[in-house]
Parts: sequence; C-alpha cells; structure tokens
Amino acid sequence: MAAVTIIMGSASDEEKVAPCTQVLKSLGIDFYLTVSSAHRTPKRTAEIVAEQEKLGTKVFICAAGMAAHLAGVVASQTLCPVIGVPVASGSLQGLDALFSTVQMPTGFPVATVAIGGAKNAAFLAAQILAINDVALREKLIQKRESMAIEVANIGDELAKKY
Ligand code: RP5
Repeated sequence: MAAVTIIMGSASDEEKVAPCTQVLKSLGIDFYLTVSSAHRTPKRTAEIVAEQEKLGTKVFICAAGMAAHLAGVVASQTLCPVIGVPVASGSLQGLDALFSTVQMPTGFPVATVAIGGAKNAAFLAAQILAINDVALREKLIQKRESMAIEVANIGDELAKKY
C-alpha cells in the first residue's frame, strides 16, 4: 500500500523530485510515483487521485513547474492533504510555480513548500502520517537528533579552523 502518491507534471521534473523519494525511502514510507499534468492530461490526473485514494494513499505530493496547477487540481479531487512542490523551470525559475501552487481559493488548501523543496515535502508527508504511526514518529525524532549532531560536528570542525 502506498501511503504517499507523488505526481509530477512532467518527466522533466524527475531529477527535482528525486530528493523527496530519497527521504521517503529513508523513513521506510511506501510511495507511488507517476507523471500526470493538470493541463495535458486532466482526466488521467483525476483518475490517479481516485484510484490511489482507493488503494490507501493518505497524502499527495504534487511537483510541477511554470503555470503549476497540478497540486490545486489534485486538491479539488480529494480531501487528503496535498503538498505542492514548486519546481524551478522556465524563464521565471519557479517563482511562477510558487505563486500558482500557493495561491489557492478558500476551501482547497495546498501545503506549499519552498521552490525546490522536495525534501521538505517528504518530511511534511511523514509528519502527517506520523500522527497515527508511533514507529514513524520515532524515526522522525531520530532524524532530527542526527541532524542536530551533524550540525554540531560541522560547527566544531569549523571552529577549529579559526
Ligand atoms: C510543468 O512545466 C512541468 O511540471 C514542468 O516543470 C514544466 C515543463 O514541462 P515539459 O515541457 O518539460 O514537459 O507543467
């Protein structure tokens, strides 16, 4: 069962989405990843949402660039939380995608992470799932502890140089 469904607007987004899949894998979270576009394949997008929800998905992550309406369209089709990742592409390098993703009408929220915030999309999905999953919550606590140790070690090493 894929607890998380990741939809990218284009195969050209794959490299930018890879960090999201790495974090999910590191936390042992099953995901389903596919490509579907809000504009090029609107019916396919709606079908994927319905199908994956039926199969047990609890959170959707949508990554798209430019006129990025994918996360919003997915949010219109489900009551599951939708996380939007604005992808840097085209001449505006993600600013267009950020505004398109974050500026949703009342009643259809998209939890929008930073431009290129694929890793945080995964962490946010994990935190949502951890509300009802004690083991996952423990893994997230450990991740934060290891991040804190890493920062302290780097800081100590740098301090020796000066
Ligand atoms: C968006 O337009 C996609 O999410 C991608 O970031 C961007 C360019 O897509 P392609 O023209 O490379 O398919 O819809």
